[in-house]
Amino acid sequence: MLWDSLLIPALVVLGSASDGLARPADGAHQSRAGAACTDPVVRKEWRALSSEQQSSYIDAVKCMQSTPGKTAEIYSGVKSLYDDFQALHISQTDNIHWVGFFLPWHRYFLWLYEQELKTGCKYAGGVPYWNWTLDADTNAKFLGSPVFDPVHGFGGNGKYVRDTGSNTNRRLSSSSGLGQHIAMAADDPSATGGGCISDGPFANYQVSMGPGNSTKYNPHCLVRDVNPSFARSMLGRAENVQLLAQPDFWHFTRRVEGATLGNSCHSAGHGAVGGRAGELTHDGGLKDWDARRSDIGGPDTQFAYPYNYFGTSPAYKNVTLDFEMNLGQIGGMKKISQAMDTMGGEFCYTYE
Ligand SMILES: *[C@@H]1O[C@H](CO)[C@@H](O)[C@H](O)[C@H]1NC(C)=O
Ligand SMILES: *[C@@H]1O[C@H](CO)[C@@H](O)[C@H](O)[C@H]1NC(C)=O
Ligand SMILES: *[C@@H]1O[C@H](CO)[C@@H](O)[C@H](O)[C@H]1NC(C)=O
Ligand SMILES: [Cu+2]
Repeated sequence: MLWDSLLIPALVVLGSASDGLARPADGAHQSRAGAACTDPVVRKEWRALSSEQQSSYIDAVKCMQSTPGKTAEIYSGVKSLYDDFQALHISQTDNIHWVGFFLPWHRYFLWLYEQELKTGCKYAGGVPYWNWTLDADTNAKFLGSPVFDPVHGFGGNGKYVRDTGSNTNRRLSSSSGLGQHIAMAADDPSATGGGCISDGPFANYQVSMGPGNSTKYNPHCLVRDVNPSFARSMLGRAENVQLLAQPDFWHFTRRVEGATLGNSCHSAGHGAVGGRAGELTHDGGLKDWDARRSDIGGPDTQFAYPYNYFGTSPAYKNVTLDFEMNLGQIGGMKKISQAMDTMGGEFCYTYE
């Protein structure tokens, strides 16, 4: 799937699955790299940050967006450090969704992003996340989420644009076959925006790449199309409870991605913010720690069993912990086993 613009720039979205994902706080942990992770970076919910911390995160994102990127030789649209990550995601989009390594890949991606915030932009904290279950019970609450605050958040909705049937902003990607299948907020009467955002810290931000899978330079405004009914359908407490009740990783990730196309907290995360398909990244986990640190499952190939949404299932294998994930120029190849423990290997972070 082709997420072309990062609609909520760099906000980690755990949705509701977050309380299940954190590894237990059982003190210092010996990482596989040998160094003990004794002082993990703490990723906090947006509204748990002080307004100074919120500003410092937004400033760091803006710094990423105005510091020259490193991958422009490969992706001509890359102008900034921020674009490096958009290009990496675009280049991998058709491999990393509806597969068993969806969550581990995005976990690594986010960690690389967090590292660049620190090294490239001197950001001291962890990437914040959005517990959307706090906002998904009523339309008014969702529209009024602190995340969309123009002063202490990422800014609000796009200007309302009537869907005339040709508004490509309301489609995932008109150029992709998949875009025609997943309408997301397209033609949805409960869509509330659809145009360029007009307030907040990213009001004048120019997205460098897209639409679709293009990594050529094509500056355009950032669009949002907040859709509270989409949010209420899959981002609320009830879905959270269901997710955390899944018996193993495979059932969990399958529910996150959706048994049917477009019907999951993953797609609702995109669809509820809307516009030209946002990038909202999940992380996850369940059960007892000893069991789940090695629990993995799901196909290595997009839209294979059981996600054969289009009727035919390509040949596939189920992933194992040794499966190698492509994190591009920025991260190289990483095994799933390297992404199982947020306080092991290269990682040293936790959630609060
Ligand atoms: C998210 O919010 C819900 C309430 O809607 C709460 O039960 C849950 O613990 C929160 N998760 C985290 C990680 O804070
Ligand atoms: C980009 O999308 C187009 C249209 O769906 C497709 O034909 C093309 O193969 C894709 N390119 C890459 C690099 O994925
Ligand atoms: C992959 O795993 C699923 C769920 O355990 C199983 O039903 C399926 O047969 C496996 N497929 C292959 C090719 O091993
Ligand atoms: Cu993705």
